[in-house]
Amino acid sequence: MKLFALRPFAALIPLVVLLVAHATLAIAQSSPAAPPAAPIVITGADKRPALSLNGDWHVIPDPYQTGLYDFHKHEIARGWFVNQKAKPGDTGPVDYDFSKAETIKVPGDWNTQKPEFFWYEGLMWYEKDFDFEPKAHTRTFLRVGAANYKSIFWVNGQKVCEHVGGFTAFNCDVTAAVHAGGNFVIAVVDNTRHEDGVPTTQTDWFNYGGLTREVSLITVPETFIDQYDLHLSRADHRRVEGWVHVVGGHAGETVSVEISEAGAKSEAKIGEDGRAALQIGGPGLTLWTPETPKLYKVSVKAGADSIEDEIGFRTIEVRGTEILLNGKPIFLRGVCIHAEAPYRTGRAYSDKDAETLLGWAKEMGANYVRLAHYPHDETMLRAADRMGILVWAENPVYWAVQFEKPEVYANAENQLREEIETSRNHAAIILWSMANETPINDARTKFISSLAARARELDPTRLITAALLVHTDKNGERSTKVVDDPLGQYLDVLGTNEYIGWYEQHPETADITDWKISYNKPLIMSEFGADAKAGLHGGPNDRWTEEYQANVFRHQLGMLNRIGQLRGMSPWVLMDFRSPRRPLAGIQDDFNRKGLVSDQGVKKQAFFVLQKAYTEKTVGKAD
Ligand code: GCB
Repeated sequence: MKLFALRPFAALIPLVVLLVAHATLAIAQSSPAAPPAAPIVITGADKRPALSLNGDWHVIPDPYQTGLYDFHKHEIARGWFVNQKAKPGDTGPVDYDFSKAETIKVPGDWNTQKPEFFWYEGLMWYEKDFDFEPKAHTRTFLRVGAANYKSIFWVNGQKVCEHVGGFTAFNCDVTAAVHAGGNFVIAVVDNTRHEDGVPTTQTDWFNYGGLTREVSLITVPETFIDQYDLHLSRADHRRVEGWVHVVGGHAGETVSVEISEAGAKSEAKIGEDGRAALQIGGPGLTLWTPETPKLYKVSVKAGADSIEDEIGFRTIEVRGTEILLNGKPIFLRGVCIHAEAPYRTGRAYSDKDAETLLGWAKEMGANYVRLAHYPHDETMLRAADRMGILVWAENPVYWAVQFEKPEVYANAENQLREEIETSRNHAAIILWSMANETPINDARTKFISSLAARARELDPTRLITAALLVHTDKNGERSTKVVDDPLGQYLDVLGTNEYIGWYEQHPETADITDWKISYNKPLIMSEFGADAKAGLHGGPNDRWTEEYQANVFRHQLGMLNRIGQLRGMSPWVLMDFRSPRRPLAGIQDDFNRKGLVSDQGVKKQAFFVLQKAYTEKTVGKAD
């Protein structure tokens, strides 16, 4: 399997042209050994036996990047901290000592753990000691759930990997770096926003920095299963099909997959590419649906390696303007969710966070959520699998990224690949979203249609979507929202965002708005909404009040029912979330207040408007 490698060290150098030369130089000077391999994706890594590295890590903020560059900005200075920790007698700066540094928790953003780190954007050094006993004939990987946005890792002073992208999991091979007894890991995480980043400098969410998700060490046999894809066949609902890839596997060796509860087992031989294609016939499975989110224990074996995952089996397709789940039309009653932690704010990461957020969605009568605007934690996807909630999963191509630059495309495609390879066995995910509200121009269309093609190549079993912008034609009193973005031709399902009643006119404007859609495809209203401060009351046309937000929802629901090809909706947004774009004192206080629930769990009136419409099925096509 060919794994895409982001150019090492590139991301920490603003001058893209100098990227390769600098990267090679930095690595050559820091470690005479070969540069570390690019991180890999290990599917089902959260099911592997692991040594958790969660808990307290020492941290040192480094706004001047002193740990990476010397006083003339030569990169040779990077690793000072590493050397100091590895060999205390070494010459080097005496200013940094991890054992004396303060600690914060991993997983967790740094911003919400110490008041002095709240607005900090830059480099943060992390260090943790751990005891380890390597086993013969195994490989050990440092599994990082997410590090926002760029990160470099060293184990016992040896550089083990670099990564770009703040929301995907990755695994660094540390086999050659760990030893028996006491070990230490150092990471530098840089959440600086970049014009040529994905996302770019402009977002409507808080740029939480750090090791925001779980970190652990996982040990696998020398020859091991790195990825697998097991799903129900669209052609035959009694057949599971897919493939298993084995790192170090030789052609002709056997791989097996067993679903013991269904009495089903199949074996296949690995091909030259390390992959074995499998078909498991006639298991008579209970299909996964929101009403019966049945998960099966699936055991995958290859030589000395085995993994047991929990997988639901279902199909998802489009026929004309219908979305079909297991061959039957479904209407997606949903809501958008940011990975913002309920009650405490900050980046969400735990089972409890996931269950609280998805629990509110369920209580509202939702069967679907849009996990905006970046890949969410695997705990969220596991919870959605268990709770029977369909998921729109999204790549962080948000607003105007620099579409004309090949290296920006490579970064976006790499994040998309990591997302798909990590999460492809979650029955809950039905939609891969390529982007949100991107400007309409040729460079953009080429960029996103290429991403869509790549997503189809990586996963032909799911539907491709994107949240598009629409334009308005005036027609006397009435107006028509037109969906004719050329990107639509590359999508299976159209997503559209609109804010009638908030950024545009009045709540009542929805009553005199018609929709014209240029494609014969299902449409999801992927966003609409209005801000309300929980507990603030007034008339239905008093902005910022709960009554105003509820009024917007009532008129929106009426309008949505007039869109013939509407197959789903996910209003913006389940819970209030932090955003530096929202400074209005006394109302926003740095929160986007379009939540149906406040960040402290208070349900606003609009929550109940939506709950009534969803539970009584008065909105959307009957399914
Ligand atoms: C949008 C964006 C979303 C924002 C939202 C808003 O169109 O997609 O990220 O947070 O509007 O509240 O303005």
